[in-house]
Amino acid sequence: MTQENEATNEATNGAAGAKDYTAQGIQVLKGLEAVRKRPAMYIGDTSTRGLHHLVYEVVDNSIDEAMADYCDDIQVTIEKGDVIKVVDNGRGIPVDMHKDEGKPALEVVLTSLHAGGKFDKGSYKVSGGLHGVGVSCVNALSEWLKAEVYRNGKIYQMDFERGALVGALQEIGECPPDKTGTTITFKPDHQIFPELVFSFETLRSRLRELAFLNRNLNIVITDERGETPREETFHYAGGIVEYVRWLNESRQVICPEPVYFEGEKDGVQVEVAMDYNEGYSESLFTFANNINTTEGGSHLSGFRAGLTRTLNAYANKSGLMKKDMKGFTGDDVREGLTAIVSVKVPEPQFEGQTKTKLGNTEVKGQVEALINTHLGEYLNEHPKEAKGIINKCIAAAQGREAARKARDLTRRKSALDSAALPGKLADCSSRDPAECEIYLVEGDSAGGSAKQGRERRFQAILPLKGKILNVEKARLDKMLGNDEIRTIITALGTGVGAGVFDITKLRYHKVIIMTDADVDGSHIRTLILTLFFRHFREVIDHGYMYIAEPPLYRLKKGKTEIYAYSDIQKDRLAEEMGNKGIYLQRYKGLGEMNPDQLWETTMNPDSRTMTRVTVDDAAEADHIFTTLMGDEVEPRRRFIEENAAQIKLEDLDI
Ligand code: 0RA
Repeated sequence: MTQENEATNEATNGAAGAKDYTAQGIQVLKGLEAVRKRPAMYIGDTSTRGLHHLVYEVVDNSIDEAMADYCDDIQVTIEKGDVIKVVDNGRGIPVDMHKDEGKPALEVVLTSLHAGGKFDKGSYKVSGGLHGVGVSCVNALSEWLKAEVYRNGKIYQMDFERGALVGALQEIGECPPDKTGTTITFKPDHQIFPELVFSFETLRSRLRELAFLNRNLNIVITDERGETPREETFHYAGGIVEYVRWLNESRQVICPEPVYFEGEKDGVQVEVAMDYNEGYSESLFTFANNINTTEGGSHLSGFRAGLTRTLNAYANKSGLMKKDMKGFTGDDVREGLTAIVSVKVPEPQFEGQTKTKLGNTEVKGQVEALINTHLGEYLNEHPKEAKGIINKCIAAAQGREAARKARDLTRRKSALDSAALPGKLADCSSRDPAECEIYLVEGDSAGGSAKQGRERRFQAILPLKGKILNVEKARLDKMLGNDEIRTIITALGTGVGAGVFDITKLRYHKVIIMTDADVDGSHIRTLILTLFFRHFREVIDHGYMYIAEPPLYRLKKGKTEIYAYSDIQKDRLAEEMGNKGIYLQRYKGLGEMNPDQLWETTMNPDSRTMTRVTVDDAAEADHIFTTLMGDEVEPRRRFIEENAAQIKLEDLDI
C-alpha cells in the first residue's frame, strides 16, 4: 500500500469516529480528504518545501489581517517536537453561527476548502499563499490542530485531528474586551510529510521578507527546540526602503537614501524602492501580494521599461550622455542596481511554471508610468545623485563593449569555443549532457586522483589552480581576462553574459564542486558558488549544481573498512565496531585518498552523497554573497559573529 492510500483511509476512519456527520459535513470531509489524497495539488509537494508552506499558509491569513489594518503583531514559534504556533492580534476568526453552513464560522474556515478568505463582501484577499488554499489545507495535513480565538472578551477553542473535528467550539476563558486575535497551533502529519523538521533559517527568511514588505508590522520568530531558545524580531518602519538598505549593507551606494515611490490606480498599489551601488550585479526583486515573483511578470516589465526610458531621456537631456554612445541598454541601467518592486493587486493572476509570474497586463503600464514620472522628478531634483547614476550606466555600457571585444578576441583564439576545450580538462566521452558530469576539483593532486578514479564515459574532471577570481568585485570584461574562469566557461559550453549565455548549450547536467574539507576548500567553494550565482544562475535554478561530500574519516578494524562523513557518524560507527582496536584516519584533503578510495567514497553514483545547491530565497542569498565577498569588513564581521553558532568553524575564513 502506498503512503497516499494509507493517509486517505486514516482520514476517513478518523472522521467517522469523531462524530455523526450530516450530508454537509460529509461534503466537507470529502474536500479535506481530497487534500490528504493529493497534497501536492494543494501545497506543491510534500518535501520540506511543502512542510514549510504550511506555516506560510497560516501566516498569510494573519498578514491579510495586517494589510486590512487590523493586526500589527505576528508571533511564530517552533515548539519542541516541531509543533508550530502562530499568534496574531487580528480580529480573531469569527465564532458565531455561519448561516448557510449551520455551524460556527471558525469551523467553516478550518474545514472548508477556499473558505480561508473573508466571507464579508468588499474585502478582498490581497495576500495569500502561493496556492491560496487557506488554513483548512493546513488542518487537513496536520496530525492535530488547535485554534484559539480571542473575541468578544472571551477565549474560544476548537480541536481537530487530520482535519476532522474532535473538540467542538468551547469557551475556555475570558480576556480583556479589547483583546482580539487568533492562535493556530499544529503538528504536521507524518503520514503526509516524510520529513518533519522545520528550518529556522528558512522560516526566518520568509518572515523577514514579509516584515520588509509590510512596513510597521512586528514579526517575531522563536525556536524553542534547542537548549536555549532562539528569537528574532523583524520590524521595519521604512518597509522596502529598509529592504534595499539591508541588501546594500555591504556595498558602497550612489544615493545616500534609497529612492522611493508609491502610487495607486484602480485598486492596484505600486511601491518601488531602489538605489545603485559600486558593484556590478543586478539585485532586483519583485513581489505581487507579498509573493516573491521569481518568474517576473508585468510589474517587472513595467519597471524595466520605465527605468531604461527615464535614464536614457535624462542622460540625453542633461548632456551627460557620451557623444559616441548610442544609448543605454536595459542591462546597462541595471548594473549595480538594487531594487524592490512590490505591487498589491485585487485579483492577481499568477502564471508560469511555478506560478510566480504576475500576469495582470494592466500593471505594466501603471508601474512604467510611476517610474517615468517619479524617477524623472527625482533626477531633476537631485543632480548629484543623477550624475552618479548616469556615470554608472556609462561605465556599464563601456564595460559591455569591452566584454564584447574580450569575447570576440578569445573566440577568435577559440578559447571560449567548445571546439577547442582547455587542455586541463579531462573530458568525458559521452556527448549527452543529461548523463554527463563535470567535477570542478581543487588542486592538481586531487585532480590527478579524480582523473584516475573516474568513470571516463560520463565524468569529466577540471582541476582548478588555487583561488579563482572573486567575481563579486569584477565586471564581465575583467572576468573574461582571467584564465581560470575562462577555462570553466569554455568547459561548460554555455557562453556568458546577457544575450550570450545559453543553458541549452550546457555540456553537463551535473556540475559538481569538489573541494577539501578545510578553510581553503570552503573559500574556493564559495568563490565558485559566487561565480555561478552571479553569472550562471540558471545552472543552479535547473538543479544542475552540486557539492561533493567527501568523507571526513576512514575507520579500519581488521578487514573492515568504513568511511564516516560527519563527526556524529564517526562516533556512531566506532560504537557499531566496538570502540576498540580501530585505526582512525582523518582526511585533511582529497589528495590523501588514492584514486580508488576517491571513486568509492565521493564519485561513484551508487555510493556517493552529494548536496544539490538550491536558492530558496534569492534576496537572502544575494545578501549573504555581498556580505561575504564584498569590500565592507564590518558587516562581514557582524554576519560571522551572528552566525557563529550555525557556521562550522572551517567556514569562517571567507
Ligand atoms: C474570516 C473572517 C474574518 C477574519 C478571519 C477569517 C481571520 C482568519 C485568520 C487566520 C489566522 N488569523 C486570522 N485572523 C482572521 C473577518 C473577521 C471580522 O469580520 O470580524
